[in-house]
Amino acid sequence: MRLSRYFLPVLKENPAEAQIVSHRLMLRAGMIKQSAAGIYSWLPLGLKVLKNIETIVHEEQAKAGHLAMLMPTIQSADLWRESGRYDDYGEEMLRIKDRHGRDMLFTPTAEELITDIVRGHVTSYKDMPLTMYQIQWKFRDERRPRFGVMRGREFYMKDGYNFDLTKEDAMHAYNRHLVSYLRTYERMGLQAIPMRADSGPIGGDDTHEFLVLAETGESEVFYDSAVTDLTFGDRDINYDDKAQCQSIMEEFTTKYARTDETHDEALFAEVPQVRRKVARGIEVGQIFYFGTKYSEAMGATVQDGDGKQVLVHMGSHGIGVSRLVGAIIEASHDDKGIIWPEGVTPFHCGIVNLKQGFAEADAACEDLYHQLTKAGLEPLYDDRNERAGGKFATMDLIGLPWRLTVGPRGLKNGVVELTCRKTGESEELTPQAAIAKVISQYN
Ligand code: P5A
Repeated sequence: MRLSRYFLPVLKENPAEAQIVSHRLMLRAGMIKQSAAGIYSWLPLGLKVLKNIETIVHEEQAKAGHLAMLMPTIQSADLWRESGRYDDYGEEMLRIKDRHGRDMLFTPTAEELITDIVRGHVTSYKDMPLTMYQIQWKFRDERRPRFGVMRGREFYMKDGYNFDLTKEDAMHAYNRHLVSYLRTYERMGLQAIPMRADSGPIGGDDTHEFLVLAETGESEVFYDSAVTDLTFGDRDINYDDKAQCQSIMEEFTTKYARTDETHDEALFAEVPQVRRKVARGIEVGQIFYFGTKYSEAMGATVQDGDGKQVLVHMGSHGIGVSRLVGAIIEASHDDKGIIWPEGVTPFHCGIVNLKQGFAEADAACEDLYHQLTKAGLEPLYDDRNERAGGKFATMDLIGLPWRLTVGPRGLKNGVVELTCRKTGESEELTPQAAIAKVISQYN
């Protein structure tokens, strides 16, 4: 992409309405624009990051054997009356009437709709286990939408639902989600700690939230600092292996880690004092096992191996896809701007031409651009007729992990400059060596 043809409405000043750094930087980097309280347009740069996050989520869900599907955003109130949540959900639910006066709503979550789909078709234990998920817009009329996409009213969520014959099978689905989520967040450069939480309007007793530690997080969390030493890394996972998933779940959830909703002072006191931490965190996902809550209310039964009709065991599992964009920025930025982890960056490498219009520099930049593109990477070439300082500031603000700087002086010596956004370190390399280094970062 050439910057001269891109839509990147960067702001020089800090927007007054933005209280936290991710919100400020998303506005300043031209990623989003507010359209109403808690409702945003995703501009080209923001959308790219959102889509990259979405892709990682899809890839990890596919590995776990979960099936992607898509449900509508507007639902009929009737299903929600069946489960009893039409009244329970309260003011967070955006209620709509269609032209016939029928009650509709904008989906805040989709347990009812998916149960309705499944109850017509899944009739035997042989049809299970089954987990389906979607990545779809949700609406919750939050009392205090704030912090940009972190607490929006409209937000993008991955929501998955498992259908199993027994509690044991459903707990395997729970563990499978926990494992796949750990992998998902690590690929985005995040450490998200599973913490025992409260289930709220979704229901059930077994639930973990995934929290990214950050001062600006909305949740107060209490944990044994030993949990922060756990990393998932490059493990070989067989998602059908119940024992393996269970043991990873135990490894990551046995040490004390709870949100304030379930915090237990007496249990916390058993953690050695130096390891007892109280901090704040951003909730980037949550998994639930709620048994037969919806299958009972909505009559979702299957025939088991003995020919008996039994209620289906269910859970649901969410990832805050749009919130993650903000969470990643909270975890990775400096005073110049965003520092994208390589896994989600909107462009792989920036190219800054220090002397636009100078034939040799233009040709060298074009060559870098084509070589990177040919290697399957997406560079962002700042080909505008701007001062070097302005170009650097823009690149630092939008946070691409690598920047190639090309100018007449370097070219005379046969080199370009390669700069790492994270460390700020630069080195002079031949264009060929610089390209090889950038490519190697993404393999
Ligand atoms: C699980 C999937 C659910 O809704 N039903 C289907 C279950 N869980 S949840 O915890 O309520 O939401 C899942 C994740 O969505 C993100 N999230 C939000 N993101 C931005 N703005 C909001 N207002 C908002 N509300 C929830 C969170 O990351 C949450 O973990």
